[in-house]
Parts: sequence; C-alpha cells; structure tokens
Amino acid sequence: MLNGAIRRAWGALALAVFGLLSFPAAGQVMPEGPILAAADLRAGQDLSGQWNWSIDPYRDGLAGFHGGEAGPSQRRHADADVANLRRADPLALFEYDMDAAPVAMLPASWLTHSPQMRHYQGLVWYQRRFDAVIDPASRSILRFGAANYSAEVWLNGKRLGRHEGGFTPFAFEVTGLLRARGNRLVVAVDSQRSSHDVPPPVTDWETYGGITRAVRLINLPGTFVDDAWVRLEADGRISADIRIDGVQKAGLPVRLIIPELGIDQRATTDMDGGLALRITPRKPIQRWSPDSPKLYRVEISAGEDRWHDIVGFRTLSVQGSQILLNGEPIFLRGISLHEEELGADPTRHITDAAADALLVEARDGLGANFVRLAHYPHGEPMLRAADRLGMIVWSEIPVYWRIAFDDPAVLEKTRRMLAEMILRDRNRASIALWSVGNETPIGDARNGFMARLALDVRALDPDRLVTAALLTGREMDGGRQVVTISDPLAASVDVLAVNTYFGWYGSDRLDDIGTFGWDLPIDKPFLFSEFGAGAKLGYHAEGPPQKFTEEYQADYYRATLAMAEGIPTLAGLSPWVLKDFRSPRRQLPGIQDGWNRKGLISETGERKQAFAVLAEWYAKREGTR
Ligand code: GCB
Repeated sequence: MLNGAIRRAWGALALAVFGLLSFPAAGQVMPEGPILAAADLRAGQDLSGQWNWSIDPYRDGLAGFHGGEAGPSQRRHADADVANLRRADPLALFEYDMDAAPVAMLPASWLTHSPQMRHYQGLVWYQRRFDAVIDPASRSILRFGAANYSAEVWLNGKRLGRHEGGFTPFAFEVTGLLRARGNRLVVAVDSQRSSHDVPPPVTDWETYGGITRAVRLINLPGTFVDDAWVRLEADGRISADIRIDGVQKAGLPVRLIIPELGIDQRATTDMDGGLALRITPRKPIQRWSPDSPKLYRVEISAGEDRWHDIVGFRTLSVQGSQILLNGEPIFLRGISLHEEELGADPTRHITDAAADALLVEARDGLGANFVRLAHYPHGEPMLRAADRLGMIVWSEIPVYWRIAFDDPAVLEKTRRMLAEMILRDRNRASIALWSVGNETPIGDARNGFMARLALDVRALDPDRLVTAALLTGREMDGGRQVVTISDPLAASVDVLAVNTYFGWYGSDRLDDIGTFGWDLPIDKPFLFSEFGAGAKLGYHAEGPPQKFTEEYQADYYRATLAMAEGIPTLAGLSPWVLKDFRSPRRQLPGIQDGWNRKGLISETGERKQAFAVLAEWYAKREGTR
C-alpha cells in the first residue's frame, strides 16, 4: 500500500520539477493555417471524386538525386501540361505526366487504388483538376480533412505548405491563386514514418496512407468567423469565445443566436477580433446526455459571414473517484473502436452511415454509453454521430508506444496535432476525455513530454478531463498479486486509465485474475481503457477453452469483469475492441490473417460469444454510477 503511495508522490514531484525544467511554459502551439471551426458545416466545393495518382518511391518529384530542387523532368507539382509540351518540343524530356496517370476516387486510402498498394509505404502524388467560381470579394480556403501521414500541397504550381499528422485537418488560404478553369491541385502524400513521427512506424493497426478525408474549397467573406467555442458553464450560463479573421475583425459587431433557447446576443469584437460572451439563457436548457442527446443550432453572424454549428450543452466534472455528467455520477459502459468501417474489405472511409452502424451496435447491441475512439482523432462524421446518438467519447492523439520523446521537434508537432484535434472538436458535447497517449514507456524525457501535453489540454479546453492509458506495475502482497499504477503521468491526469491483458498476454490463468487486487489512488476516477482477448468468429474448441476460441474470449471477459467488480474507484471501461480490425502484425494463419481478432464482432459484424457476456454485464450496470 505504502509503496504505491510513495511512488505516486515521487512521481508527481519529479513530473512537476522535470516538466518545468525541460519544457518551460512556452506559448501554445497552434495550427499553422486557419482554424475554421465547424468547417464540415460550411458550404464549399467538394473536391472529392476523380484524382490522378502516381507512386514515387524514390521521391524524385521532391528533390534531385544530388539534392536540391527536383529537375523539370520529375517535377510533378509544376503547373505544366506535359502532353502539350512534349508535342511542341520533341526533345522535351518528362518522366511523369500526372494528367495521364491512373485515376482513383478520393477520399480514400491508397489501398483502394490497386492490390499492389496494399502495403505500400512511401510517397504518392495526387492531382486534381477543377474549375472554380472566382469572386474577387471573397477569400478561398482549401481545407483537407486529413492526409495520412504527411502532405505537401501545390496549387497551380505554387507551393502552399506541408502538414504532418495523418488524422487532423489542415487548411491553406488560396485567395488570388485560383483561376476559373483547369486549376491544378497537386498533393504529395507520404506515409513513411520514423520514431520521430506520431504515431511511430510500429503500431497495431493498418496505416491507410493517402488522402483519407474530404478536400474542400471553402469560399468566405473577407472577414469571417474562424473559431467559435460554445459551451455550458457550471453556473448554467452559456459561454462563447469567438475569433474573427480578416481586415474588419477589430470592432466588428457580432450576433450570436440560439433560436430554441431564445438567445439573441450582440457584442463587438476587440482589437484582435476576439470576443467572449457569457449568456444567461431565457429558456431552460435541455442538457445533452446519453439518455437525451439534445442538440441546438447555434448561429453567429459577423459582417457578411454566417456561421453555424450543432451543439449539445452539458457539464462535466470529477468528484473523488466519480465522473459527473450534468452533476450526476455516470458509469461509462464503453467499448473501444478503430476508425474502420464494417465489411470484409474496410478502407477507413467513415461516412455518416458507417459511423452510425458502429455506434448503434455499441449503444443498442452492447448497451454502451461510451466509446474510446482509438488511437487517433477520428473523422468528423464519427464525432457528429456520437453527439447525435448520445455516446460519450474518449478522443486521443496517436502518441503510441515509443516515439522520440527527447526530440523537441517531435514535441512541437505533437502539440500542434493536439491543438488541431481540440480546436476541431471542442464543440462536440459527446467528448468527455482528451487522451494524451497510449502505453508510452516511462522515462524522464517521456514524462516531461506527456506532462506538457496535459498542460496544453488544460489551456485549450479546461472543462474537459485529461486522461492517458498509463502503465501498471505488479507486486506480491501477502501472497496476493496487487496491481498498481507505476506511471508518474498519473499525477497529470484527471482520470486514471490502464489497459490490462491478464489472461491473454503472459501466463496468468483466468481462474486467478479475479483474485488480483488493485492498489489505486482513491481520489481519481479509474477506467479500464482496454482489456481484451482474441477470438476468431466460429472457432470453437473441444475440451478446455484454448486461446482464439470464442469460448476463451467469453471466459476471459467473465474473469476480467469479475476483477473489475472488486475495484471501488472504477468509473467505467472500454474493452478492446468492438470490431476485428486490420493489423499487419497479426499473421497467425487461419486465425488472424492480418486482423487483430479481439473484436466482439467480426469484421462483417457477426457477434462472438463474448459480446453477450459484456452486454449482460452492462445491462446490470445500467443506472448505476
Ligand atoms: C494494446 C494497445 C492496442 C492493441 C492491443 C492488442 O494495449 O493499446 O492498440 O491493439 O493492446 O490487441 O494487443
């Protein structure tokens, strides 16, 4: 007992000292381009559809073989009509022609383009030609939902910039760069990653390189609402922090309307285009919760701009070991999921319907009220579906396993990624927890790195709860196995969470794990952010259940849930995982064949035996804290 307490105290102290020394409170790292809150609800020109694509494994289009700029024969991003140039000059040499390259439908991972692309890691060039309506009075923003992993972008031969991070949006202002006909948008997407990237190369899921989320051209007035964060405060008032961008941003009259609440508030921006409103609603607010996921339309007019979002209002807090939603304790009956749609050949193309199918199975099939969206920010359709369906969300950045924690450039890009996630989604009532990482190895550099991320979350969104999947330790105490949280990061989070696989990895027997004790701090809520066992649908064994049979997985769930019942501070769980998902590191023939089989349903949605075990347990927990 004491051991655990002393370790925790030391951890907290070390973290505080180290965190301050190595990462002094620098300014917040922000997205490089516009924020464009609720961009998915903005009208715009959808550039989905046919794009030309071409592999470039040696990156010849980016640099010459002695370094320096790529030569004209390789420069895929040039605004050049290669066929015409070749016709005009028989001596012209080109070793690419994006206009003639094969065509794929985007957004989609490149594994949809051809069977040879399944495990391609490297650079792929994409090109889209399009016409645009040119309005000299408006500003044009090119916004990418996500490109995995890095993307460098050119429009009509002009380089717009580069973005790193496969799961967060980025945008470039392209005002003045468009032409009415035949714009040439070229994107170099590179899926190659090192330990200086986030996530690192070794993960337990498939990479899905490519332009995986929508690309849109959004036309806005010269001055527009770039960011608006609207939420319910503990005192019952609605807060709105608004940021205007554009030449008229200072002293601009702004109006915020929530029709259903009778709110119609006017105010004027400050010199920087900022505005903070605190509003007492005239009508009672119907609070968002899993039982009643009420959403309101929020409108802002600023100059000529009309912005809106669909927002739920609820409060969130922690009291001792309880998580409170709207002031009431709530037990999180959860399940983890990857961003991978149901079906035999998923491509991580999550439409509204695909998101609904997964979340409805979790909610109505399992009786869940909570999803851990692992291990990276999922696309907007998933978050909007969670808001609509009343599913509480854990959202996280892909700080996974082992990255170069001692590299300040890695910290910088991770902080940017975190900001991109939070600024995209902080109007989603469903999100309760921001996770800063998963199972990262303890060490001085890592401890300071993770503590910095936790501080960033608090600066960007102080009302939500910070968490991370922490590491555990195990010791014998009076002949009994006792599990502790050995991770100093525990001091930085609001909600403790651990992944546990006793009875799956290692040699523990299922009969024993119900007897394990947990020595946990009593003043913080505790979650099982994962536990799980593999099972191949339809694989049954004679005799004692063997790993990978449905029976073993079901027994494993029974044993782990029995262990969970002995933990008084347990505030919820999100077992691993709803659906079998693709993972190249899982190659047991006949059983895994490239899939992580810990799903409670198969890739095509058939339920395994353990599904009912968890559903029954959740049915018993319904209505409990
Ligand atoms: C974990 C990881 C998760 C893996 C899972 C497994 O702890 O967080 O990404 O997929 O275990 O199946 O081993």
